[in-house]
Amino acid sequence: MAYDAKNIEKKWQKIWQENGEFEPKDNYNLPKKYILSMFPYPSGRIHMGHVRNYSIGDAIARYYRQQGFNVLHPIGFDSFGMPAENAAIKHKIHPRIWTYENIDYMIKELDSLGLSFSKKRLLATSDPLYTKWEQEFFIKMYEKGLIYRKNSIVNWCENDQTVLANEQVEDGKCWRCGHEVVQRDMPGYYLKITHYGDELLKDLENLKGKWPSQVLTMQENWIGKSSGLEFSFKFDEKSKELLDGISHFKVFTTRPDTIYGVSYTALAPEHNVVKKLIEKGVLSKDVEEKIKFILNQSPRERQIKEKDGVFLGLYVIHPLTNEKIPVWMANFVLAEYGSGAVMAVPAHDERDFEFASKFNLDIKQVIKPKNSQWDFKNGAFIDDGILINSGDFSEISSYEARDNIISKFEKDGIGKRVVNFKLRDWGVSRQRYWGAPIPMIHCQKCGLVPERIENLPVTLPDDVEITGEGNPLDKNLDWKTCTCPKCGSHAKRESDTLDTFFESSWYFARFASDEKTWQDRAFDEKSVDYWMSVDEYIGGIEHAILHLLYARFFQKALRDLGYLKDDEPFSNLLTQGMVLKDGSKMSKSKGNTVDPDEIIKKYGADTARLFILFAAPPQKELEWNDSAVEGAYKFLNRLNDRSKSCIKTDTIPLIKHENLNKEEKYARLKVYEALQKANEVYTKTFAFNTLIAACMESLNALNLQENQEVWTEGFWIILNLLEPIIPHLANELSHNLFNRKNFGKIDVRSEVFVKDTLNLAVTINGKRRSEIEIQTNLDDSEILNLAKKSVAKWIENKTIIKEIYIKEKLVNLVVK
Ligand code: ANZ
Ligand code: ZN
Repeated sequence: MAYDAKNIEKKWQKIWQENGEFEPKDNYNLPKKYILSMFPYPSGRIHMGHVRNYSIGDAIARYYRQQGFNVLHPIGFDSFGMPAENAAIKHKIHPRIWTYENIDYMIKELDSLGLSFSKKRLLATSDPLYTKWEQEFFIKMYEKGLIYRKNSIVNWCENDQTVLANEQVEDGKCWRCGHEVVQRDMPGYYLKITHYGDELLKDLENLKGKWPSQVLTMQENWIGKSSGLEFSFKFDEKSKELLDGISHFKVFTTRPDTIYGVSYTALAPEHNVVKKLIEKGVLSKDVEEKIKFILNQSPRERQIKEKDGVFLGLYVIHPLTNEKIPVWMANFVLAEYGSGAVMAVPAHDERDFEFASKFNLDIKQVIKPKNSQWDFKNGAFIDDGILINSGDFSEISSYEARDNIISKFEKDGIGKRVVNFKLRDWGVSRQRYWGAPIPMIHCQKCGLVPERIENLPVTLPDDVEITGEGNPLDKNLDWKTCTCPKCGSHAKRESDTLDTFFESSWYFARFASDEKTWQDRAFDEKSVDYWMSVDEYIGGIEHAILHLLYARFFQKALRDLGYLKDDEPFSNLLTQGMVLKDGSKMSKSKGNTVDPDEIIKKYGADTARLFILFAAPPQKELEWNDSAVEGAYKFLNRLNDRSKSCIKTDTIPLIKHENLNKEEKYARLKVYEALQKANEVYTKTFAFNTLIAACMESLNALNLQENQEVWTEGFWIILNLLEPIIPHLANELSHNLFNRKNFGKIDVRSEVFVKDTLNLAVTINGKRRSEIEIQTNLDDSEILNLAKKSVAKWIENKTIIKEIYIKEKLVNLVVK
């Protein structure tokens, strides 16, 4: 029968669905695997990145199912967010309708790929039932001090009318619409992720070898723990007067060993000393303008710009040398790190060096390399070395000096050892409609009050006008007006909604909870204890920092609130590479996309899945290749065609290996080599390409012989190995040939690996003279005889003094 992908795929998708074959079992005594591919945003259609992501996860899930595990492999949609609102503005369609129509369509697309998702636990994060528990977490976190409200400077996009995270500002422009971003002082809600800074860092240790090391490094740098000295610079008398008595400011340094090299200090433009100067109007117009110019840039933008700043007309006193040191404002000093001020050591810090070079400030060397000279034409010398020009500390090493100088500051009571984190609390307020409402209420009498738990969820009103200007919730007075849960007087609802990262920070735990309890509780203890944590999490490297960090934070916060038990959400992480075409990432804007629906229509889902998993290891980039797609299709045709060489049976044939001829033995060897590879591939390396190659080789080897039993055994095994990758055809053939009895553990038959013959080198006085092929069942004296025969001409007329046989390697003859 010709390969009819279309009908085979339809047929099996229906059978799987009707039998509920992919639903997890409630039997918690079975060994479990929780396999999760990152859930999609319902943008409307799936793209090749999705196909890759879900093909990888599906292969792993199906393999574990075959091996007898109870498998949870759920799917859902990350369905709040801006695109729905943009669609509403553009097409005059309600975000909810747009979103749920997209979800329906995308489910059909995912189904057409034959993905083995559990459907009982399908969810969309915009479902009110999801919002309900999310709002409960919000309130519990708020009550525990893990969420707080504060005013701060935020990135604001005028066009999208919303706050942007620093990572969403690119080159001073909004990542989404390209509009200029401005800095604005606004109230908002913050998650105290810094509370877990140390634990988030420490637990990365346990993920070594289980998460890609690149991701671990990125997280470590993002958390950015560093320890050093914090101390104050005192202003000189004149400056103090100018500042209405402000007497000092603090700095943080990780290099106290360089303190004798300080030639200026620098403040962030937001620093209160700078504010004071502006307030008092003592700065020249130029200086003030420069400060305001920099203030309006996002912190990210300032980091990539050329070093810039101005002298503020102030001086401080060096705490060890009593020198007068000028105070500058500089664009490279971050307001929100350390104390927003630095001691600048141009000789030993690159940023300080650039700044000093630009403004002609002193460069004082105080560290010298251990065994050489440093030429400052090369820039700053930033390594450790030996101190010079450093008073009592001269001639000691940087390492020692750091400790000694901190001790001196502590002893004199003018500074202390501190630890700083780069990690910042996470601002979650968004001024948009299509998000989970923040369940807080503003009461004139009581202030900020959480909504009552029994009133949750606070749902979105349907009657809104979405124009793109302002937050529609803010203008919806019917919705906004409410009563204070505390005192009962008229109050106003918070109209900010949550950043969508909030939803994706806990969906994996929701999936792990028995859906029969979803109505009653956020998580069902028994099922969550059983299923969590995720055994294999699969997704794009672009989520290496934010999503994964937020999810780790949530896991810990929900643990401390008593909802969950594990410390970490994802035991193993697999980051997939991008799908490229003509060398660049497939994207609509580049016009180089390949539509998965088209490929499925033309070749079928199995071809698409086989190509994707064969073309590259999952961790690497994958270059789209039409002829390789064609090749995958041809292989499936051949596989289908070769099934006619097999016998129909319910059991794997028992073959007497020793009775087989050379070709038959070779075919079995290839088949069992593939089988031996499978476990490692599906559970550790995910190098599906190598397994597929081994199956292809097996099929070729089977083709070289005609033994029906060997064919049948080979097919039994190959279909088993490929089922996770090409489930439709594998099930079809397995159904026709084996009653689908071949999916399960298969014993490896060691006899196929036993070699009949082996090759030995024959050496004379250590010199290689020939090579012989011998039967493995010969005894030593027979082997020696064969060896001697093979080198007859070399030992003619010689006396053999010694005959040495090194098992399975060589025969050496010592002659005279
Ligand atoms: C003097 C010095 C000399 C420094 C030297 C470095 C090298 P990490 O390791 O990232 O924690 N710094 C402190 N607060 C800052 C702020 N708010 N904005 C920008 N830079 C700031 O970096 C700590 C170092 O970054 C500190 O050590 C300080 O410069 C600078 F040869 O102090 B250092
Ligand atoms: Zn009140």
